[in-house]
Amino acid sequence: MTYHVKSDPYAWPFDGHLTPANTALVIIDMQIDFCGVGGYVDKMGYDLSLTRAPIEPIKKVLALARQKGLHVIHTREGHRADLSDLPANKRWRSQQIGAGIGDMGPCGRILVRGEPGWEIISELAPLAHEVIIDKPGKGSFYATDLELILHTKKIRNLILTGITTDVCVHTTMRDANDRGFECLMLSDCTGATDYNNYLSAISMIKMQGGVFGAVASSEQLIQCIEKF
Ligand code: C5J
Repeated sequence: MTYHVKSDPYAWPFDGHLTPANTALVIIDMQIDFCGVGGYVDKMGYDLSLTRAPIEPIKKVLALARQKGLHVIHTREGHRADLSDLPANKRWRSQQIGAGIGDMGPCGRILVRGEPGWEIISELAPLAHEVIIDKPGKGSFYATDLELILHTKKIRNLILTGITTDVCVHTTMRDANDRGFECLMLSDCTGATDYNNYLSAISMIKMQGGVFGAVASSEQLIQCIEKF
């Protein structure tokens, strides 16, 4: 039995080998710092409605993924309290835009592990048995055990959601694609700080016959995995 999601530019996954056991819903950086009032993105002055837009669609997909027994993986971007894993240039650049990583903000120290702003938003809170990847960078593979976990659990298909589309979600998708994982981005389950970047990031996935994978809406995914 094979399953395909109606997606663009090809029906995903390429070979129809889609089961709850070989598939993970990956929810990237749905933290207060990226979509909550007083967090990092808010302090930089961006429109929070753009990074909050995916919350409801992700909630719906998450509920069905849990019900159908897909793996669920959450990620959080953040740094150690002593900032020993924060490159000087990343810190400097954040200070230039008025939201210095490691500095005190309305939600505690910005992008520091354990601070209120670093927490995943309550609407999408992980369950106790779900994997959480803590990462110091944009990609979810760099300096983490994500690849080891995916191989150990025999997960091959990744459904990517979260924020921001053009930064952490794209970096993760590109890195996953290079490692041979079959990737699907859910267009309404992701958002960027700049709407044109969001559109371009979606468009880039679809070029060259799906250079990094495929794109579908949450509804298209739901129509497929409801059959499990
Ligand atoms: C950014 C992220 N944009 N989660 N992080 O700095 O995309």
